[in-house]
Amino acid sequence: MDILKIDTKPFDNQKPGTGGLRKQTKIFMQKNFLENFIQSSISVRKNNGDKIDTWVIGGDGRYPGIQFLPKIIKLLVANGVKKIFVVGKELVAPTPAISNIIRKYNADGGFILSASHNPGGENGDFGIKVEMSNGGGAPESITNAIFEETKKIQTYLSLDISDEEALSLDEVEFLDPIKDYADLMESMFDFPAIRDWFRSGHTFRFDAMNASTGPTAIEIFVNRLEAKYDWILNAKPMPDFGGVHPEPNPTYASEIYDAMMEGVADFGCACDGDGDRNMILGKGFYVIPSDCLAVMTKYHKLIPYYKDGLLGVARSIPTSSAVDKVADKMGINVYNTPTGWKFFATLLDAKKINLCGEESFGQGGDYIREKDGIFAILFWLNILAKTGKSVAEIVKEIWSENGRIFYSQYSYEGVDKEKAEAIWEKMKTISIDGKMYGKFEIASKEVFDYKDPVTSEVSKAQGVQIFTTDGIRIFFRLSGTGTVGATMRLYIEKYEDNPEKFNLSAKDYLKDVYVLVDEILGISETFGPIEPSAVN
Ligand code: VG1
Ligand code: CO
Repeated sequence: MDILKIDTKPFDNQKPGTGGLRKQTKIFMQKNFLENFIQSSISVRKNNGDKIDTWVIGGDGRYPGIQFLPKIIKLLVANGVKKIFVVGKELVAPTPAISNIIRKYNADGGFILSASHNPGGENGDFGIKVEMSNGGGAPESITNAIFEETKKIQTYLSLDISDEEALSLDEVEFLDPIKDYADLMESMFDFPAIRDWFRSGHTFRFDAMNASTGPTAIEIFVNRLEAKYDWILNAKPMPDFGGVHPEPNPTYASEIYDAMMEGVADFGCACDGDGDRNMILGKGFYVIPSDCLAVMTKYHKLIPYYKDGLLGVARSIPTSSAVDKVADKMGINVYNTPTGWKFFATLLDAKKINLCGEESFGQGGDYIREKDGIFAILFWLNILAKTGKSVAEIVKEIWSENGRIFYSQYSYEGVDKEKAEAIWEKMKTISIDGKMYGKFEIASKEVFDYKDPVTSEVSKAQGVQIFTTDGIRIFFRLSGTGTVGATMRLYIEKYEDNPEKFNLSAKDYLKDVYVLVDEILGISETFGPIEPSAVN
């Protein structure tokens, strides 16, 4: 087999963001765009002196992953990779199942062809998550080096064979990840108890949003747990997700959200495009992800896998502090990390934590290095089955024990980049300590820099945090997963201990705070009349 050295020119826009490189599909389709990024990623690992013998390629099934597959195989083999596990014939698998394969087969790294919760198809987005040998996303030291490499790349390697021949190379093995993943879940959770819960008449809905989790959900919930087949909605993976925006939140997963608010089942849930996110719904009750992490922490001993207790838990800093209240009472350490699952990976590797979560509909544990939607759903089913309580009862009990943390995350998606960056720069530098905004006084404002407690790697300016004297916390950052313009993310929380207020909606309770944030950041002043596009 001849190795080809193919000339190319650098692109200047291949900086990986929060979860890998994400671009509009049409940008990824440009000649050599894919190859440049893959070659740069491999070169960095080689230059680091890392082994690159075994590699995993997976994806959430989005267009044009399957067309890209042979090109990636040729490039990897030409670079010296000896064994490539391709996850799923059609390249459709949840990210957590792929993380599990990387770990199980001791791969040196992997590529997940996914733009996660972003819409797919020709007019949607495509992406590549760069995975390390621990089954987690590459840390910033690697992604920064990849970006540097993409700015100077001149050639990439390939093989002088057809795409078809690439798929049947001796180095390539196709794996079905579902059994391995379902077995793993069955080894962690109390499946007999969950089966009994279904048998005793409880009802369930799972929305796969036409994306990667459908077949895995059918294996786990229907085949192993005896849920009804028609409880699994939108289960057939489609390359464009049937045009839906596969992001499980009340805005984009409104079909299941509305049905659950009308009380269609006892428990409802949804996963995102690549299956690492989840949304949890009770009968007429929506659980915010921050509260989910608190619930999981409180009830962890009901899960066979966690019966010996937790080493520690972690939350990303924009996530609400609901989990801190629970963990403090139980004597469990809580770590705060910047946004992005890769920051949990070092803590998981060092056995400082074994459960973690983000406000962005993601929780997970130490058995893999990616967040995991189906894991979170099984965690809940396990709790419901063992306690016999409803979703709403479980959450409300935590509020009455600890007080309620009212929390809201809202985003201005795809806004003018220059204007958003100007706000970001302003917020990093202004000093507003002691300043009054109407009835609110600012206690402090700080830029959040993070030093990894395990590797000592420093990640600067991961967000701006503002506290008011009456205990409101505001967090502001720019998204690293959007592909058009910029996306501003805002997170607000306020602690309330008056039970009479617990039944208010977060939107009502925090209505003055939205106005305060607008004033501090100057959002309407900059953009004119503007509404956030997603409020959770
Ligand atoms: C968003 C979320 C973040 C999450 C990331 C990847 O990032 O806020 O919490 O880790 O998506 O999620 P950003 O930079 O847009 O805020 V996914 O489901 O890609 O893997
Ligand atoms: Co995702």
